[in-house]
Amino acid sequence: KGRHVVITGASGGIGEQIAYEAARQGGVPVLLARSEERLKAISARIEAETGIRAPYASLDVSDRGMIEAVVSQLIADLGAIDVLVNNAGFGVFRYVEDIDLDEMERMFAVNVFGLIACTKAVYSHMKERGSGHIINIASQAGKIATPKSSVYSATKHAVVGFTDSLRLEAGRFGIFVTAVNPGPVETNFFSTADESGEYVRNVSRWMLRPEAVAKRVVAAMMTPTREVNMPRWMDLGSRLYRF
Ligand code: NJP
Repeated sequence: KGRHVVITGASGGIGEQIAYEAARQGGVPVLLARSEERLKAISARIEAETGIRAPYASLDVSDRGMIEAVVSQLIADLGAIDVLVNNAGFGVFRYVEDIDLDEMERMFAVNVFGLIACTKAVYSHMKERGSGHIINIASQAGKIATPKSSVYSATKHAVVGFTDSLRLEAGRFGIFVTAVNPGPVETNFFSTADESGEYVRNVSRWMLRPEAVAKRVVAAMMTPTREVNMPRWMDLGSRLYRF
């Protein structure tokens, strides 16, 4: 109750739902994303529904200077960051021969280096306080392979590796670390990830609702869990996908 839950990529999809659910459970969501207008509207909805005032700020997680500035301002304003949810990310699903190298670098810049930079920005603060919780939204794509998701999958494998190692280090400072690995989720994600709609057709029967993912993420805040896999049978692997 009353914990400050900083969420990157809070302007839509899973991040937006995590914000609503965190507020419903008595937390104070702190909304970060590039689209400030969306954040303003989400903050207003949270206040109307729960009476909780959710601060928000514009942040591009691929901009390191901006991360430092935003996080230190938040710490100054709020006094403490209790939970960081590294959720900002995107995918572009293509066959390897069609991958654009600039796009590939951008995916790593946001999904991997952005997540690491945000983590580092709050880590020393959590370390000083001797408590905190870092929740990284990775993916089943960080555990298993599907066609067309090679680079995205590589970014999420990197997130899982980083998260697992961080967990081993962070425990000595009282900081919990959780990896969240959802299967496909019904958000705007696929408008960029899968322009042709082919991927979505193939995975449609495993599609999760972002509200369901958000519930599990917030539950993991209340009872710290190492890893959240949804749905659990996704780890049966790529045999489940038809291409
Ligand atoms: O996607 P979407 P999801 N700096 O597109 C923000 C992972 N995931 O909710 O900046 C800061 O609805 C963007 O905000 P804006 C996925 O990899 C998904 O599905 O205003 N923020 C928006 O709020 C990702 O890590 C599925 O444009 C940036 C949010 O990110 C996370 O879940 C499955 C940004 C994206 O909202 C949320 O994705 C899975 C930047 N540079 C894992 N770039 C799935 N949907 O199937 C983007 O296993 N954002």
